[in-house]
Amino acid sequence: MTTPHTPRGALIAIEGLDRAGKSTQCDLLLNRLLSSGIPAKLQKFPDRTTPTGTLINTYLTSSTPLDDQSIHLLFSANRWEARDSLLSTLLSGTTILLDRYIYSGIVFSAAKPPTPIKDPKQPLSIPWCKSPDIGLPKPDIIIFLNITQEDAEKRAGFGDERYEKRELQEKVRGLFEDLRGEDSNDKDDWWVVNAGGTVEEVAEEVWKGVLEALRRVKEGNGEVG
Ligand code: DGP
Ligand code: NA
Ligand code: NA
Repeated sequence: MTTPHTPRGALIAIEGLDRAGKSTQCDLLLNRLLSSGIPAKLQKFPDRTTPTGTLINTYLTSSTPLDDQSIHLLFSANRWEARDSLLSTLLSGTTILLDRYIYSGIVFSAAKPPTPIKDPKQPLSIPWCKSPDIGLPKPDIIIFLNITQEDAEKRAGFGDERYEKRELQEKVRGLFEDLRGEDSNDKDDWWVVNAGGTVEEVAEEVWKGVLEALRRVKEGNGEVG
């Protein structure tokens, strides 16, 4: 007798600059998946509700300096502590939307100017930033909400938190571009959406990316990358 086999869910990461509309699109997408009969869950990073998330929240909402390497590892730990639950959710057949993931982890840390008291005054390198996340589940697709700096700044709330400064966001934009253009053997699959349109227009383009991810999972071997 064979056991009925539940196909695994898709792992879909949504990335972008601050104020690109990630959270709005994640909410819409979750509803659309659920109303299409596709079991789905939303996981936000950083997850500010866990003990590491509480520390990260304090860091993001204050100006107290904190060691750059330590805070980077804390963001990574915040993802690692969710790993088992991500995997078991996927294997149970539920699709997961990640509101930010390791790509934000890399570029936001690498973008920031070094803490003044640090010597040598070097920004964190991309390879160094990547290494603590090696081994985390690989998304089937990374949907990148692309927005101009001008449009991002027009949106409400910009400038409230530590990283929401023009110069840093420009740096983040360039580093995201570098990541997307990276030439490697196990290349990540980016799906770039113009996030400057209306909420509905953006949602439609995002949905196309999701259908592509679901198709890949169906055609794949069932393993999470
Ligand atoms: P959000 O809650 O999505 O607005 O994210 C909070 C801020 O933290 C945002 O400016 C992006 C930044 N961020 C998200 N994940 C990471 C990470 O893993 N490392 C670093 N350094 N910054 C991150
Ligand atoms: Na933010
Ligand atoms: Na995040």
